[in-house]
Amino acid sequence: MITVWGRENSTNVKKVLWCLEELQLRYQRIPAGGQYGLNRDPAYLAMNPNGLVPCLRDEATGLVLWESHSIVRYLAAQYGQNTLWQAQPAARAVGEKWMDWTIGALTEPYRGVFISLVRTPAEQRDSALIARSTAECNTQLGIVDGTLAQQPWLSGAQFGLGDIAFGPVAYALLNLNLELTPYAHLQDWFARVSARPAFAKTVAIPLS
Ligand SMILES: N[C@@H](CCC(=O)N[C@@H](CS)C(=O)NCC(=O)O)C(=O)O
Repeated sequence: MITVWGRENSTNVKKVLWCLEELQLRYQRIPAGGQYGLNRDPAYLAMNPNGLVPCLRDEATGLVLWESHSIVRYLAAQYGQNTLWQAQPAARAVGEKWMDWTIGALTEPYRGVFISLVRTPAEQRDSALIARSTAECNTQLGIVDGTLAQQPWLSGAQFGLGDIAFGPVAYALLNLNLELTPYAHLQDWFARVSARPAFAKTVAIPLS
């Protein structure tokens, strides 16, 4: 049995749940983080000393793993050899770079928008931070759009790891009524991703 700890509305937990559903794996989820707590308990910190969600345990291999992108990579390599995992390093790298890009280029401005608008009371919001973060997200989404003008998925010719890493972030950004450029290729990708049952079940849920 695979166990995932994490609240369902966490952007990073969503990546793991979406991947599990795409791979049609059986798993149980234990709510943790946010209003559920648990993630600062000694037993949880022994699994993930960062006290963050998600965390995954796979009884089949004895692995306990944290960091959402590492979990997604592991699940694809372990259980998706014929589906999500691309055996050829050159093909796999096309999607994997978007995983690192999501962390390195998008997470900071994304958090500037998401934490402000979804997790912070209106009277405590920093409008300058929101404006600056929105503009930076818009710039970064333009880079995604340029790539999607040339290939159907962020992972290349087929749906894959890069799409899963970016998808929950895109879902939030495109549902926060931000002033964003209506990037046509990004919108088209988002419509195709939204049509996937695994995405509808795990990602397209209320943000708060
Ligand atoms: N780099 C980590 C970040 C994990 C993270 O920041 N998780 C947030 C939720 S998205 C968290 O645990 N926040 C504390 C909480 O929910 O109580 C990952 O990708 O797994």
